[in-house]
Amino acid sequence: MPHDPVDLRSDTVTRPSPGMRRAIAEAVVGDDVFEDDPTVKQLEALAAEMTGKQAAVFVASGTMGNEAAVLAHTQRGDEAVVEADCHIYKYEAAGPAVMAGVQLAPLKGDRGILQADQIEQAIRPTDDVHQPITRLVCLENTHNRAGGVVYPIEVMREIRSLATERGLRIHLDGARIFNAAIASGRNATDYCALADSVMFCLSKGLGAPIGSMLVGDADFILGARRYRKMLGGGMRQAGIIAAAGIYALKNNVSRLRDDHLRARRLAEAVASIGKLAVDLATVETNIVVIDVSRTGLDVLDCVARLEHEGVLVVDFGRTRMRAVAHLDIDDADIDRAIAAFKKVFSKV
Ligand code: TLP
Repeated sequence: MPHDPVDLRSDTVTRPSPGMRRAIAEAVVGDDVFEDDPTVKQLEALAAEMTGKQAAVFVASGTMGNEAAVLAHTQRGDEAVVEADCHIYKYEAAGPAVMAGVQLAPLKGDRGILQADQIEQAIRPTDDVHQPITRLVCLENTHNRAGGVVYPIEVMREIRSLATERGLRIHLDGARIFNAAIASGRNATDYCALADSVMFCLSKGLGAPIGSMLVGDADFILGARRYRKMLGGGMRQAGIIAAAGIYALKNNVSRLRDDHLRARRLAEAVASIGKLAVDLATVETNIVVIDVSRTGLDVLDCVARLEHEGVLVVDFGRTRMRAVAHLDIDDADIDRAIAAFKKVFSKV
C-alpha cells in the first residue's frame, strides 16, 4: 500500500486526534458573543494562567490575534517597530496599514533577533510634527522565517527596559511560544512577562484544528474583544473549537520536545547531502529552513521533486524551502523524508 505523503509543509496541518475529537464532541457550549459559552471561558482562563496574564480572548487565527493587538495598542498615524522578516510584516496582507492605519518600521534582525539599541535608534522624536509616533514594538518568538529561532531572554529583557523607559508597548507574536519555552527549558510565563500582549496559536504544534489566544491585562483584552468583533471574529457556539484548544494545552505542550528532536535529526541529515545548506544554529525548535542555491535548481522544482518522492515542503523565499516537524510526524516519517532528500539531492 502506498504511504500518505510525509507532510512537512507546516505544523498547521495536524488533524485532531481521537482524544481531541472526543473533547470536541462532548463540549458544553453557549453563545460566546453573549459571553456565556463555558468552554470558551474555561479556555480563556487556562490561557491566561499558562501565560501569567490577567485575561485572554479566543480568536479565530493567529493573524486575527496579531491584528486585534495592533489595533488595541495603537491609534491611526502611529508607527510600530518590527523585524523585517516577521509574520506581521510579511504575511498579514498589510493589516496594520489597512485596518489600524499604522505604519510598520521594519528593521533587519540577526536571525530574526532585534537588539534593544537598534530599536532605540528607530524611535521617533515626539516633538516633530513630520514624524509618526512610535508606539509599539512587535517581536516574534519563535521566529518563523529565521528557522524557528528562540528569542534570547536577556535580549528581550533589554527591549522591555527600553520600552518601559520610552513609553512603548510590546506585542509578542508567540504563535509558537511553547516551542520557545520547551527548547529553552523556561516557562512560557518568563517570556510573556516581558510583553504587554502575547498571541499564541493552538492550531500549530499544539494540534488544534482552529484558533489562537490573545492575552494581556484586563483593560487591553476588553479593547481587543471589541476589535475581534469588528474583524468578524465574534463566534457563537465556539466552545466546539475551544474544547480542542483546552485538550491541546493539557496534552500537547511537553511533547513539542519530540518535534524539536525530529527537526534536528532531519536538519543534520539534510545538511550532509550534496549541495543543500542548513544553518544548524537556527534549528532550535521544529522548523528546518533549507537553502537550495548551490543545487542550481529552481526552488519550486526542488519542492516538486520532493513531492514526487512523497514528501511535502513549502518554498520559503526564492532559494529556500521549509520543513516543519509536528504532532502527526513520527520517527518513521523522518526516515522516509531523509531517504527522499537523499534520492533527490545526492547527485545534483
Ligand atoms: N504561519 C504560517 C504561515 O502563515 C507562514 C506557517 O505555516 O508557519 N505568527 C507566526 C509566527 C506564524 O508563523 C503564523 C502562521 C501566524 C502568526 C498566523 O497564524 P494563522 O495562520 O493562524 O493566522
